[in-house]
Amino acid sequence: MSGLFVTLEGPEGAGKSTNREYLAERLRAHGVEVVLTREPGGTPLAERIRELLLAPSAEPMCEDAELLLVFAARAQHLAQVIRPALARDAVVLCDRFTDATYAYQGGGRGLGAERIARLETFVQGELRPDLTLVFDLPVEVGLSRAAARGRLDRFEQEGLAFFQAVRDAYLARARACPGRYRVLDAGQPLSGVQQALDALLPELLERIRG
Ligand code: Z5A
Repeated sequence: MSGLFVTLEGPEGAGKSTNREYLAERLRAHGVEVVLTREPGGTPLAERIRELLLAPSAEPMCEDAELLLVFAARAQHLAQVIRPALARDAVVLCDRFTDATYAYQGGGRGLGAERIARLETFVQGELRPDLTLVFDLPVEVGLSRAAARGRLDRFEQEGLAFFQAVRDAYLARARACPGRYRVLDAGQPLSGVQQALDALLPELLERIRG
């Protein structure tokens, strides 16, 4: 077996957390070591940075501070969790990674992709996900799922145009590099999404078994 780095992406309420558990169970049933993790976060220090990023605050966070905090958390997460797991040939299932930076800070906040790309190379070197699952759904559907959970975090307080730009950025990245991305219809009932994941399982297992 060899390690595989799989990221789950998509706008708010797309079902990434729900489906990463499902996918992890399916892979474990085949004897695969799966490390489930998330960004921002994944280590105690990176989770503290996550709290800073998500907490609504009276002091507006400037866009550059937001971008640098996201990559600071990622550097810690890579060093403590992701690289060690890949080195021992585990499968890493990560709920959001750098595609989220291109979508939220690039698409949503309007920061240039070149600056994000420079930080990506600085923090990650050559490391990129092997496969990225984009859980795609209309913005209104995702926001209503998120709102049903109660109090909104700092990102969830943004308007429709922000989330539309996030969704567009994800889809543009998937179109530009179809080999790495699989776009799943996350607006359908959960059973349909899970069938789509089941259909992906043979490809995943083949790649894991090298
Ligand atoms: N962020 C960033 O700006 N830059 C970066 O580089 C990174 C992140 C890495 C935290 O991420 C924030 O960080 C995020 C972007 C920013 N923005 N926000 N907010 P997060 O992943 O923790 O937050 P999130 O996207 O808000 O997670 P989420 O809303 O929990 O979405 P989810 O994990 O995709 O969904 P879920 O929790 O699995 O499902 C949501 C609800 O919908 C839940 O009640 C489910 O039971 C339900 N659900 C799920 N699937 C279905 C289907 N198919 N049908 C019906 N109901 C469903």
